[in-house]
Formats: sequence, structure tokens, C-alpha cells
Amino acid sequence: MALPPRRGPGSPLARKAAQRTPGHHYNASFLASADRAEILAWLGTLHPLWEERYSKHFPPPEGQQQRRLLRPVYWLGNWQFACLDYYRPPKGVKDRCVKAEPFPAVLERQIVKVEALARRMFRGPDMPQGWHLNTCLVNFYGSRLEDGRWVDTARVGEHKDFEPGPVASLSLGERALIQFVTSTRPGERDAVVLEQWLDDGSLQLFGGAQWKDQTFHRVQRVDTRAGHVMPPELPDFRTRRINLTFRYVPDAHVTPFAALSAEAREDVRPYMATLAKGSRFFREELAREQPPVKAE
Ligand SMILES: O=C(O)CCC(=O)C(=O)O
Repeated sequence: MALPPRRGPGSPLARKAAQRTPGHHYNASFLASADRAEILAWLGTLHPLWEERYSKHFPPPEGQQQRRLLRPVYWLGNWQFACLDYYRPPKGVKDRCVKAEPFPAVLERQIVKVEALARRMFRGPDMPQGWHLNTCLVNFYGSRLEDGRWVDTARVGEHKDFEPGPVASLSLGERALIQFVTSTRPGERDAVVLEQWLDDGSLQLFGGAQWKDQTFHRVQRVDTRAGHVMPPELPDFRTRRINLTFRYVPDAHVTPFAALSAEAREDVRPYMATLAKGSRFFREELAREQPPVKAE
């Protein structure tokens, strides 16, 4: 029997390349097991934050109520507090990204590989000038304790990541189903264009107009099958999956806490104080704030 050619049209390599989705890359076994173990050990040292969606200076829009986010989070590089309404260029760039802790060495090492891959995949308008992965959102997925009952909150609704350029994410723990859905008309965003199970130790990288601008993405569900219990131990939350999304925020849009507007500082100071209990970085950032001038 003739073997298929190794290269050229019809070869296994050509078929594999043809199956790939332009602008979307998935590698189920990206993380080396020693790196995975190091990341888990570092995650065990974190004190994730429960944030509220709104605040005194950024109150709920009419008809909406204050609410807690579905999950605790942690940010590296810069912290986009929900009540400051996240980074949304071109208009929403001021006082949105508050300088936060740097990446630990094990994440820096992953970033070097991911950035090299992204530079091979994306060019021109899909790869903004100065792009580098300087922001990381750590999402903790699981169940939270509500009035003595464990309630599963392991999902994320349809949204876009507005940071310019490609976005990369590492997944740990139970696998999750991510879906990219069309955005033709508000309220009618349900046609699934692409879905992908994100496995423990996997990398997902996406960019370009189709995945960043023309579609929304959502985490539809997170499995329970493998029985993962992820660090850190939290009093009111059981984590079964952790996702780290890496993004790019132009450095000029990252603001130290002490340089935020008075309103933004007032709204996020309690969060900074909570973070400071577990982090020298946030203690020092808080200490840089000038004491408010007292009225005579
Ligand atoms: O958990 C995931 O895989 C995706 C998270 C996500 O969509 C986000 O952080 O914007």
C-alpha cells in the first residue's frame, strides 16, 4: 500500500494545516509538568479578591443593582477593577488599569514562548505596535457558598477582550467549553462560530478581527469529571478550574494607584487595602498615596 506523501497537497501535514482555524490556535499540552507544578505552587500563595461590579462614583445604571462578580479574581501587571469599568479603548483608557504585581518567573517563561508564537501568527493590523503580554487576569472557576449552600458559578457570559492585539490563555484544572459567538445584532448573539474544550495545561491564543472584534466569547460550562480541587483554599469558594488570560495594555495607560483621580482612588482604596494584607507590592503602592488635605 502506498503511504500518503509527507509533504505537499493531500499529505497529513497539509491536511492538519488546512484544519487549523486562522487566527485561533489551541495546544492541549502546552505546559510542561514542572512548570504546571510551579504555577500551582504560586497560585497557592495568592489572595484572590471578590469585587463588586459598581461603586460610589460608578453606580449601577438605571434598572440594575449592585452585584458581586461570579468569581474571585487576581490580576498581574495591572488590575482592571470592575467598578472602574475595565479597559475599553479608544475612550475608556484613563483610570482603568491600576499598576499591579509583576509576573512570577514561571509565567515570564511561558510568555516568551507565547509571544514568539503570536508574532509568527499575526501581522499588520492584527499585531499592534509595541504589543507584548503585560497584563494577566487570573479567573477562579467553581462554586461559592451562598446562605449555607454551594452554588456553581463556573461560567462567563458573552464578552470581548478590548485590549489590543492577540490574547493568550493558560488553563488549569477541569476542562472548560469556550464558545465564540456571532454579534450581528444586540440580543441575538447565539450562533456558535467556534467552540473548543480547554484542557488542563493547555494554551489558547486568538487574535485578528474575526475573534477579537466580530465575535464574542463565553465560557459555557466547566466540567466536574476529573475532580480537580485547585489552590488556594478559600473560605467561601471551591475552585475546580483556573484560567490565566494574558493581554496587552499600552504602558502609558497603566496608572499607579497614587496617580489615579481622587474618585477612582476612593472607590478602589478598600480593595487595595485588602490586597495589601497579602502583598508587599500593594502595601507599598498604598503607602505612596499622599494623605488627603484636610479642610480648614
Ligand atoms: O476562562 C477562560 O477560558 C476565558 C476567560 C475569559 O474569557 C476572559 O478572561 O476574558
